[in-house]
Amino acid sequence: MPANLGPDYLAAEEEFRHAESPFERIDALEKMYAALPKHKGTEKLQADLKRRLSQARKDGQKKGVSHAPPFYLVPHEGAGQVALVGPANSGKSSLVRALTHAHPEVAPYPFTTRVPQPGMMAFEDIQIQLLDLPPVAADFTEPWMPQALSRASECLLVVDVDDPDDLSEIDYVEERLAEWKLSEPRVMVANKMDQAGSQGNLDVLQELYSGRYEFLPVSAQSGEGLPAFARRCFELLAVVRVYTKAPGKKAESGAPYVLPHGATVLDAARHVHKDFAEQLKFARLFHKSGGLDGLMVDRSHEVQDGDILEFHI
Ligand SMILES: Nc1nc2c(ncn2[C@@H]2O[C@H](COP(=O)(O)OP(=O)(O)OP(=O)(O)O)[C@@H](O)[C@H]2O)c(=O)[nH]1
Ligand SMILES: [Mg+2]
Repeated sequence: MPANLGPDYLAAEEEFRHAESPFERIDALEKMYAALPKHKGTEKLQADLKRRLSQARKDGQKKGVSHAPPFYLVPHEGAGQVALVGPANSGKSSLVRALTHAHPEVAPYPFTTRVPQPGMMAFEDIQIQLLDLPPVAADFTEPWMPQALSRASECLLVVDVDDPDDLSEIDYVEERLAEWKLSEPRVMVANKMDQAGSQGNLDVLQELYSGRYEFLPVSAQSGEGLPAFARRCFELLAVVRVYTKAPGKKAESGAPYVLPHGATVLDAARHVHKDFAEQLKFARLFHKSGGLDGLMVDRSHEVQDGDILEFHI
């Protein structure tokens, strides 16, 4: 009997395929093993995974790599990882505190954050990982910052709209990102919009950087703009949420499958169950909005956010 492999297993397998280092391979294999249903039907797979895991550990030792990833590489969780980059004291940690259950330290002086701290932000029915980082500043920038940033799915520039040093700080961050060969963030998060005079400062920034950045005015303190912040993070990740339903039943409630833009019915089936993918004949398509009514689609049909799929094998 073929193994009934759940979405956690398939997600871990996907991670394994993209693993770039021994410790990432070990991490992914461990997750695959943990997610594998342990019964007679999976005995061969269990043995195979154990063998691969032991080989990966040996390879890691040979290269002198410890099993644990370095502290600055935070494993992705949820729909994607959005890193907050910016000058000291701009409110990166405050935003992570306001939007997630994480509690990074916040203080009125600069260089409070020294290590990356992740937190999970809810957006509707999914979770997006925010990554708080130390500042990128002329006085001091952590040497591992480029590695941490290059691993993020997206990166947002967070500035304090009221900081008189804004322009030179933005310059500095842009220069470093270029030096590290990282793409420039598309969005500038203008934080501390609760302060008197912040609207005027925002206008100036928008004028100076029009066309270069898209602006998200927010206040970690008052909560202004935070729902728009979460929605924008979701859009930047370029993913769609797909739900499944069994024939004749209502759509499954709970967490959707998160797939990249451009994913097809077949990609969705692969996430749900290997057998579906292999044997899939067609799917019927419904939509969260109730707009579609069981339209028959083939495996190459591109899925949209909010689609509900009913697989037929
Ligand atoms: N008025 C106001 N103050 C804020 C806001 N967000 C953060 N602050 C204050 O700004 C200061 C710095 O906030 P942090 O969140 O520690 O800033 P950071 O960017 O993480 O700083 P580093 O870790 O040093 O890079 C603290 O005193 C916060 O209370 C805001 O939206 N409005
Ligand atoms: Mg901080």
